[in-house]
Amino acid sequence: MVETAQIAQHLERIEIDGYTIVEDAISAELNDRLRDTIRQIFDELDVRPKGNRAEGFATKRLYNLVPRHPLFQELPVQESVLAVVDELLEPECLLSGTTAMDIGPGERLQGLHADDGLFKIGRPHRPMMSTTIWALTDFTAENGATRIVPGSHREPGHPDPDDESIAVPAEMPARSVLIMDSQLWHCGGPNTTEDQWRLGLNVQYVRGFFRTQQNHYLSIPHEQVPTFSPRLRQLLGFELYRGIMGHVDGRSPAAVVGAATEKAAAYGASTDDNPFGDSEVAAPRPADGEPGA
Ligand SMILES: O=C(O)CCC(=O)C(=O)O
Repeated sequence: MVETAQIAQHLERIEIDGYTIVEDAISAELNDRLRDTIRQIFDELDVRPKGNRAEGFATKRLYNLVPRHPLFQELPVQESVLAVVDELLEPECLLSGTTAMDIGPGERLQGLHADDGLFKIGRPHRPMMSTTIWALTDFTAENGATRIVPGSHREPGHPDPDDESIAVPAEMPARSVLIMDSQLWHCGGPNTTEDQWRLGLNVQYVRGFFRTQQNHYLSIPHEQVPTFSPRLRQLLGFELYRGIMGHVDGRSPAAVVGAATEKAAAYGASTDDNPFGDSEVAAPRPADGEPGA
């Protein structure tokens, strides 16, 4: 359980600087299992750099981690991170995506950007997306630590992708998590080492009414969904947002794929801020002779 005072401190830092770092966010055991499992999957799938600027020329990347191994179900619900993100984005945020990024020797600067830059809603705005970057190896200036521009979440525009002079490396030991307001200008750093790989995970969240970056409805095998915890299902968009949004013919996606959900029907199960009022109030019965009697 993360203490309220700690959450408040992280939120204050995010408000002022656009980011915070949670050290010792995960156990050494989980860190090592995640690192080894990801690298094993890289080998099994023969993952190679994609060869473009955004995804890297010397970086191994893998998207859609949750269905690939039961261990990855722990990522989106990690309390030390989610407790902060939940407050930043308000209840019922969604998982926007999960990505492993192993930056190899010789990689160049990725290019400064804001992860929510595709939202054409003007800048600055209230936090709509939060990018969390998990260091599974130590992040150093030399091996490609994420570059960040503190305070840039308040800038009205977008950065020159190549202007490395304004960025600082977010150096942090393994087991730390960098939590950002996704308006913050940042990018993967260059790796100038001879032989070090920098493994990070991007676990990204977005407010519940936005489109997610990765499409969980098509990338998660539906037979897995009933085995997930209700919170994980909710983060993946398989539960209704505020009891209404995301329904399938009036039913929750969770019910459609066979999960035992408490809120199977839309509208009837909507939450307090249901614009239609309290769903428990019975409709007046029509009088005899009226339509519907
Ligand atoms: O690898 C990193 O540290 C950041 C990567 C990033 O910003 C991105 O892929 O959008």
